[in-house]
Amino acid sequence: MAIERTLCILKPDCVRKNLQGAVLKQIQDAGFKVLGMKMIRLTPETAGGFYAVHKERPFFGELVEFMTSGPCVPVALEKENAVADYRKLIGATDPAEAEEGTVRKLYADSKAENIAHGSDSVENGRIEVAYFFAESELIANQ
Ligand code: 3AN
Repeated sequence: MAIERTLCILKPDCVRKNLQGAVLKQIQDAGFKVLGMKMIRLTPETAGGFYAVHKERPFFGELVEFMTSGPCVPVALEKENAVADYRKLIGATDPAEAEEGTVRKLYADSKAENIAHGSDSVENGRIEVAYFFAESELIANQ
């Protein structure tokens, strides 16, 4: 299996609930290497650009409003089979449908406020990591 990158964002609900450490521990315990991490507050432009593929969806406005409602923590992750393994770790978008023990089942309140983002393909993993991190900021390159 190939080494892949995937982007986690610990969303504003995760930060508000003081769960950054707990979620990151679960991620690290599952064998992911943290290549980069920063706490930032997204602007409507940054959040809208990140979620541009969803801009025709009815929940787009709500999604941007939520993602800009407080600080969040983008985390660049690397591991063998990172994209699929990380999505399994966080669980289904809707916490009501997420498997027991997943991050969203444990901590999320709704489809919108679902604690953590995860890239949905290997290609998007690379694109999304690059959206938040310059290559020079990632630890593998230092
Ligand atoms: P995932 O993050 O699990 O890949 P997507 O790609 O279907 O989920 O949705 C992108 C983001 O949009 C999700 N992280 C979620 O927070 C939000 N979202 C998805 N569906 C809804 C919905 N029905 N209402 C509000 N927000 C939603």
